[in-house]
Amino acid sequence: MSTLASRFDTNPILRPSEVKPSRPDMKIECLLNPGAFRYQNRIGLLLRVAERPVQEDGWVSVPIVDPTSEGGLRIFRCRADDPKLDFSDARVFTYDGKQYLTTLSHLRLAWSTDGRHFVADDKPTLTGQNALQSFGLEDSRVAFIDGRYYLTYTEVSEAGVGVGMTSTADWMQFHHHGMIIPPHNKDCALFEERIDGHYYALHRPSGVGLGGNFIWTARSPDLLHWGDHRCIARTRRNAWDSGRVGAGASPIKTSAGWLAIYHGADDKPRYSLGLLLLDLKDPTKVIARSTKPIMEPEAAYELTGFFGNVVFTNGHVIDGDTVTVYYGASDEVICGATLSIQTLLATLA
Ligand code: MAN
Repeated sequence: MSTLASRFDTNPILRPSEVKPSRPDMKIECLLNPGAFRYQNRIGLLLRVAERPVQEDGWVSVPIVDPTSEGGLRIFRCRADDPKLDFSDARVFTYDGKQYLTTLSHLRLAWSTDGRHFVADDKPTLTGQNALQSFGLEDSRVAFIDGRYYLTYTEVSEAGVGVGMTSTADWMQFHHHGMIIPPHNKDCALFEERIDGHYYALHRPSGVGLGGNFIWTARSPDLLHWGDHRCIARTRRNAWDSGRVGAGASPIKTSAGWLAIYHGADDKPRYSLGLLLLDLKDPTKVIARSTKPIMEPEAAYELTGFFGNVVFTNGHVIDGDTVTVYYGASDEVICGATLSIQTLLATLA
């Protein structure tokens, strides 16, 4: 195993069976990709919890947010041998030419006093509520800016995949800002301080035809309105990040520049992590980029699971030189690893 990342010996730190489903008729299939933050001497994770009804033999069923149905959910159900069904990816399927997700995700808090043992809340924290969220909320980043936590996450629906934002000061009262970046876009990580008076974000539009799944920067006067978009990192042919790239959590401020941990997938797809070093005064300038991954699927729980060969992060906490990365492994369980910021920077020299 590569030596840059020290995986917790207690990994996985949270599994689907350790969290309570949002309703008795639902089963949690996967815990994925948590946002991470500190609050009042505790470390919080904002988990992505992916559920579906307990599957019956010969049938496929998925929940869809629908405020007009009882309990706010309707169940899409079809026979598994229906010729209109294409079920080749564990995460998505098409039925009669229309795309669906196999699970519905919500966001849920889990808390820890030592950063290693987490207990998840019994109830969801944020769930899909409207037509732009009918296929759920996913992969929240948590940024702490001017005394408030800003949550940027993926809102999924038939209308596409876009970036939603919610803010909170106390993790009890939440203010919803709506969709701040329209489809197709995800992986939005906010910088935690202003640069030359502007807020900055990394984000990931998806090109159709021309372009691809590349990392972009944008800036904003108010965190709501984004402009001056620039493409700063593309996929690289025949490399570990040839298929898609996307930002992780908020870039880490170092004396050498903003250190951004990002995910890259190859064409299989196999998801690994790498680094971008961005200019402190102008984060649209890339100073350096990893040639090799800093972390790739190697442990058993990263190789097999709901969707195997995945290490994916959008949450970390910093303590001096140590970054503790929380990550989703195989789209099924939550894990942690520590890395040294100076050692990471040395890999870019
Ligand atoms: C991709 C994967 C899925 C996710 C959808 C929608 O297919 O990342 O896990 O549910 O996009 O965001």
